[in-house]
Amino acid sequence: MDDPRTPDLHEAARAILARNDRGGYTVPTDRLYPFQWNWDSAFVAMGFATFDVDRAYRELERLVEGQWDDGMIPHIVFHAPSDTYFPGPEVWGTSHGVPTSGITQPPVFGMALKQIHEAARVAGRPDANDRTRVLYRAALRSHRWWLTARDPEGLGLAAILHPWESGSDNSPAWDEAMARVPTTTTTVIRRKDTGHVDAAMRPRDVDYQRFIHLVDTYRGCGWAPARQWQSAPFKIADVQMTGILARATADLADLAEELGTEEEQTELAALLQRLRDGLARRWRPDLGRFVSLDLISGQDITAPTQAGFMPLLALNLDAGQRQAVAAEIGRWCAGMVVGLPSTAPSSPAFEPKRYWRGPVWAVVNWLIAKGLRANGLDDLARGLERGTVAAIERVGFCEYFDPTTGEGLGGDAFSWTAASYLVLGR
Ligand code: 2M8
Repeated sequence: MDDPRTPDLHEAARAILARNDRGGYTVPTDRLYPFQWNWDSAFVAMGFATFDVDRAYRELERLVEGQWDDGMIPHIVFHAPSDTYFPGPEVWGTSHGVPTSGITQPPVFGMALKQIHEAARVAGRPDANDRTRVLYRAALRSHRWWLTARDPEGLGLAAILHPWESGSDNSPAWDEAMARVPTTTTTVIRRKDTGHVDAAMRPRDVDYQRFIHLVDTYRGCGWAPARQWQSAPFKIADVQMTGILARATADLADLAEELGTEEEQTELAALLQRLRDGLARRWRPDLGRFVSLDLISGQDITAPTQAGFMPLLALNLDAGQRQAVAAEIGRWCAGMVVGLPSTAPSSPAFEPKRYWRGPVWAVVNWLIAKGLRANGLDDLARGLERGTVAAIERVGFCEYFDPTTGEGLGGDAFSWTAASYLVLGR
């Protein structure tokens, strides 16, 4: 049931999802992001699952319309044309039936599927097993793609070849690696984002030149995973991606017990172990967090970003690690109006209003709180969740928040913020 204190905001959250519905799939927000985005849709599906299980399934079903034959679920599915976003399908030049981008995004899908399946069971839906099974098979194929395409060297870590894959597009974590990427492009860059929101909140032009250089490079590889792996000028084994992939693998393993074969159960257990081992090696006790690995320079990426806490989604920390993580998160949140900043405020790279370089993101808090709770850090988890709900209640369903002032930033009437409210504000 709705929280009696704020029934209108629950209604408002549902109204945003309805308003951003384009026919079974939900755009992140009107105009700024006019297509279906991969991890946005997984969060949105969990939001729908709190009140409309059928629509929750639909969200994921529409996303897998974009799944490639090799198993990859693309980061954008261009179901219908729009001229308010760059880069559109013509820049990607992929060859899937429904036009899609050529890269992927964090596989929250498996987590969402488990949650929807549970909601469907609770609701006593007779179609639960059949609908879940189809999506489970799609998720399994995508996890196999992750393993072969993005961990060919068996590190137990999922690599990204483009910052957009991480979902944290201009994070300071990518600064050093992106500085090596040329700014030349064969595609003419026609940014649309800065026509919708203040340029000071968005990535810079030079970031876009590098983003598009990478797109040009991979399009030139015909989007073939092995060729991309060979020619990638940006290749990072990302602990955020791996933490999410591992959590989603654990959730798929649970579903496999009910809906999969014994071989699949064994396969998923082995994948989960491989990812957990890979993540465990990325812990840095002196930093109190996990670090990504730059596969081109061979160096640790020590920039303090939210990614360092995502492995909690899939690991059982020991007492020393738990204490170190709690202390580190405490330092990041000290003096902030809203936590958790996506970059530590003590870092020279911290910019409280610029996109993934400092602002607070509701879905990040959602995931990190889940990881904290799985590790017995319940008070900290509750604090993050309540802080997120309170931030939304103060300024509305904006894309992200300035941690130093609580101001709402970026796009408004934002789908994943509405979904976060429905799930965290229950
Ligand atoms: C942002 O990314 C897109 C590219 O994928 C963009 O800026 O054009 C990120 O915040 C990403 O995490 C998110 O999925 C997407 C849609 O909300 O917007």
